[in-house]
Amino acid sequence: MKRMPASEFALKREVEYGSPEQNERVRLIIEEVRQDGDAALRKFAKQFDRADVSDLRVAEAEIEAAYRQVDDEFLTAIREAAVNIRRFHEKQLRTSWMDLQPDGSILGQVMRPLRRVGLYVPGGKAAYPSSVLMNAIPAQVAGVPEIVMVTPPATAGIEGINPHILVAAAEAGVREIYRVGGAQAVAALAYGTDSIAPVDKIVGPGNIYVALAKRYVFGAVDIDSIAGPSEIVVLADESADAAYVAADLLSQAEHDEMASAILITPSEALAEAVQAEVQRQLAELPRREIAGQSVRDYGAILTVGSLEEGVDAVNRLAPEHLEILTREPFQYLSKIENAGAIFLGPYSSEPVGDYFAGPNHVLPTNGTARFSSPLNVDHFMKKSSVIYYSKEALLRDGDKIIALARHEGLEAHARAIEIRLQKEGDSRG
Ligand code: HSO
Ligand code: ZN
Repeated sequence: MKRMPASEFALKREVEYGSPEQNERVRLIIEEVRQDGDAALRKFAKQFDRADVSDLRVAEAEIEAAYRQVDDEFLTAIREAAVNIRRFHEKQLRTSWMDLQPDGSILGQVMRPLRRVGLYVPGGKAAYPSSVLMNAIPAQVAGVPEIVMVTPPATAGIEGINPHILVAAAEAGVREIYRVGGAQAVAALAYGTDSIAPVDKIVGPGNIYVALAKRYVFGAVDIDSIAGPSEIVVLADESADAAYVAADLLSQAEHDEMASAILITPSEALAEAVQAEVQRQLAELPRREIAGQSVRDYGAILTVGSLEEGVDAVNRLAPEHLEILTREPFQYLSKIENAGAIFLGPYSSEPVGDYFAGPNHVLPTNGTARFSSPLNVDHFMKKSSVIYYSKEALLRDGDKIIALARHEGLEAHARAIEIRLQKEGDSRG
């Protein structure tokens, strides 16, 4: 891993916006789905997934069969994780409110869940049951009545959709599942086909074509943020266990060649020890190719003069995940301005949050923790403002509203108020 003073480090990672050719391919796929609907979905399944899809919708019997294919250990763990995730997200639920004013007016805000949400689940190795829970449960807690899932059909040689994904979906209450992937799935969710009713919002990770498609349909529907490669920063002092630090860095490095794992420390001894530990542990990892490339290209050990300076470096990086492994981790919490999720102390290893504790693992990447938040219940709700003005309030405020309207040259606005003042004003005093 690179070693340098924190002040000299700049994390440069190109954000993938796709080539013009990729954008054009995505546009053509989406337009074809819009035109030809299910027929286009079947055609693309054959072309891209080498799959003959007759029933787009996954049958109940297939979900039941999936339960028979997963072991009890998985089922127990995913059920308990789901309970924790649900409990955490229930705390986020905001209620509608109405404020009765002394003049008899009522101002308020009504919270409503989105009606229908589509969850994209990638195929192949990046199909994580944990991500199914993390995306579906907040929507469910928000009260979204229709949550549907799309995932690519079986590729040649592999039978059906990964049973762990189907079970995770069912455990999260999702039973409307379609075998369709890629940009075509995003198009189907956005515009609808005979088999798939359109949704109001599309969430979930996917490859570059899925990301470009989501960006393309944004506006017709809402989308979540486009996730970049995973990131972890560990802020540690000499009290930290080098083997723990190295293990946690590698836990995110194994996600992706472009994942970034960074240690920030004022301790030369720890820097030295973590450097050696990363190499030692890396050699024993099944995904050492991916993790190795990640730590080589995007990993770093950054030295700082003090933990305070370390906190500044963290805030500059705005990492997706931050672990604080210092003697008094809570001492630094209030100083962290930019981080998607903050893990405190030696027993809060990042996988605790990836899988189980309850907070969401869909987090802002690429420095976007400066202005955005973990996926949460609010992302699946919307607000309507409520205004009930009493006669007393209108008579009191009418002249000011008229003045503002005339300043904007909007006479009809002014008159809509004036007509009431004239009529109701007769009975004034
Ligand atoms: N660490 C990932 C989430 C995840 N980890 C899924 C394991 N499975 C988000 O950055
Ligand atoms: Zn992870």
